[in-house]
Amino acid sequence: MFSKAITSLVVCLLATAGFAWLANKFISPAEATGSEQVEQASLLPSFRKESAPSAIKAVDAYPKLTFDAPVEYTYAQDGTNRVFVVEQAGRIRTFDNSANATSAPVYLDIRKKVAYGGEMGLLGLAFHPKFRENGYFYVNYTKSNPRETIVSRFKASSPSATSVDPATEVVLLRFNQPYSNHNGGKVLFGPDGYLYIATGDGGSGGDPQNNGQNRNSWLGKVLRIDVNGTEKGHYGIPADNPFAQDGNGRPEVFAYGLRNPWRISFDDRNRLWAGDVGQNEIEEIDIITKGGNYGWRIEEGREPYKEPDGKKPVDLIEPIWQYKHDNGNVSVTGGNVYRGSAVPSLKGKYIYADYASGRVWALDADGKRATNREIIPRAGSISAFGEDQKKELYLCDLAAGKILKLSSEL
Ligand SMILES: [Ca+2]
Repeated sequence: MFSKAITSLVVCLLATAGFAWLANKFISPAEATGSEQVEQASLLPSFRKESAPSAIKAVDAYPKLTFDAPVEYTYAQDGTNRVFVVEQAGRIRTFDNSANATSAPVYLDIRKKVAYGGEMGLLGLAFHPKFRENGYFYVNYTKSNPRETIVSRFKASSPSATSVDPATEVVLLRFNQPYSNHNGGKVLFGPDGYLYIATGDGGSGGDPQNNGQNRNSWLGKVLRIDVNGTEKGHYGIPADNPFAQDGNGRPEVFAYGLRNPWRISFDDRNRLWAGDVGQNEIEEIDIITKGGNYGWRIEEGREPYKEPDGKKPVDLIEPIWQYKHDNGNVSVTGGNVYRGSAVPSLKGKYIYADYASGRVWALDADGKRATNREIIPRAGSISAFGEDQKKELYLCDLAAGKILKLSSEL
């Protein structure tokens, strides 16, 4: 996302659509207020526009706190009111979840291990479901010499420890990154207790190594591992992983055909949502199912991108929603299905953003038909969404270094 967004910003400034975006940003954000509702059927998109005033805003959740390039917001289910923010350069900071919080001390600092810049860095954090008992948490970061993604575990000396020793690191997975971009990076525990890992296609443009369609690569995938197992060293393979038994892919692969699934999340119905960043034209939202092929690089969104020389697979799963690069939209940031209480009108809707335009939308999808509504015309440079203990939804503004929360004005 990041470098593409910056490049496109320059392009945008030269284009008519870009000027409109610039005007929205600096002149009249209120007039661009989210009032557009669009529907898509999964196969035959239809479009309908309605006017409906939006009273939803993203406001500074912690006015006295600023972060350096935040890319993750989460909590530990540790019985405290703490939340954690990941800074891309390689730090995790923690603080009491209060609007009056005045300091956010460093919980873990691995900046010396992390290669940071563009789309590289410390990109994901997930606490073990039994963190209170074992002190384990998991991160995903990029490093140099050689350039690799590392998925590793750290251990807090106690659930209430205020900082963690970097020397407690145990590496679970490591794999080569042929290019610096498209590193995915999200890690999260599913309702099944397994760790899900989003990886990018290895980078460059157009997936030159065709990693997305290669089930024997960890790139361009959602992976799923059992962190409580040991058969692979420091993890195991869930027995029902789609290729665990048949040898038709690496056993860690859960789903494939992804380009850069920048942020994945589970909802209350155990659906796994992904925002998959597109190449030059189309951004997509997917619901990820076990063994599914999400099409990249054969397709970008629902459009052909690079057809294979041989037979085209017939089982590609199309996005449940897609949008094109126009009006400043360039790079999707996948979000969460809203289950908080601050904005009742968003309950059950998938909230996501475009990193470049800063727009935030609410998507209603039942698998057959999707309805999308812009709710905020420009929230910021939204790099990630996250929840607190009460399932309230927060947004990370990478450029401003702020954590925002959704609020409705009645
Ligand atoms: Ca796709």
